[in-house]
This record gives sequence, structure tokens and C-alpha cells, in this order.
Amino acid sequence: MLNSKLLTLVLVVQPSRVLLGMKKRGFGAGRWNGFGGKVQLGESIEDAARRELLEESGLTVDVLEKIGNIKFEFVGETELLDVHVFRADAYNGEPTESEEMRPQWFECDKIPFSQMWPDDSMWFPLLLQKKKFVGYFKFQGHDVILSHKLEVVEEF
Ligand code: 8OG
Repeated sequence: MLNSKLLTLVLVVQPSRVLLGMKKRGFGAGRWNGFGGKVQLGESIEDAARRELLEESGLTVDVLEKIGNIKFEFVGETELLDVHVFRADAYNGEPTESEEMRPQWFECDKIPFSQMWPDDSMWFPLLLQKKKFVGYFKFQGHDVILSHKLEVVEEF
């Protein structure tokens, strides 16, 4: 049986650009990503998403739209990562570097997929088109996807 661990991921999207952060340490270090992390005990998933966004980027948002749910299995590991993905189209504050992330805006046609988790190039187009999606990716290590499923859904 796989235990599952709840995680959040927030992408701040503007009409032609998206804010990513270079992960400076820990899981996924050296890759550009949205902002997020583990849901703490007693915290709602959305509250966790807001907390991690603020801690890692210095931004707050009024509206967070739930846009995706992706489960990740890593061969040989007993924990399934259950990542809840949110999109924000407006934000307050200025992106600020934190101990964990160095934020940078990217034009939507210049997203640095070669320096991101390899699944991202599959679901980012859905996120940018505001299509809700659910996915499952089975990884060997952190670079190889052995199998996956990805579908657009009307609701979660
Ligand atoms: O707390 P920590 O930084 O370890 O949380 C991991 C973050 O990475 C969390 O926001 C979820 C996110 N994440 C994964 N896997 C993947 C992935 O394959 N693609 C992207 N874009 N983010 C991922 O855990």
C-alpha cells in the first residue's frame, strides 16, 4: 500500500507570462517550478497553498483557482505525492527571493521546460488554457517517466 502525502503548487499567470521560481534547495533543487510544499496537520489545502506562496515568493493572492491534481509515484518509494495545483491570475506584492526560491517571470512561449520536472511540459499547456486536469506519473528516479495518464476534467 502506498501512503500519500499532500502537497500544493501555485502558478501565478498573467496574460503573457508566468512566474516561476528556481528551487535552491531540497526536493527538485535546480529546477524552475511554481511555489508550494507540504500541507501541515490541521491546515486546509488552499490555506497551505497561500502560506507556501507567501513564504517562497513574497506574494499574496485574493483568488486561487484549483486547476489540477497530479499524483506522482517514484519506483521503490512507498509514498505517493498528491499535488494540488492552483492558478492565480492576480497577485499582491512584488516577487521576492526567499531561502528556497529565486522568482523570475517567463514569457508563456519561453517556459524553460528543459530545466523543469519532465511532466510539466505535458500539463502546462492545460494550465495556461485554464483547463482542469488530473494526472498520474510514475517516475524512475527524478528524470524518467515510465508511464503516465493525463486527462481534462469538468470538475474535481
Ligand atoms: O516542500 P517541497 O518543496 O519538498 O515540495 C515539493 C514541491 O514540488 C511541491 O510544490 C510540489 C512540487 N512538485 C512535486 N513534483 C512535481 C512535478 O513533477 N512537477 C512540478 N511542477 N512540481 C512538482 O513534488
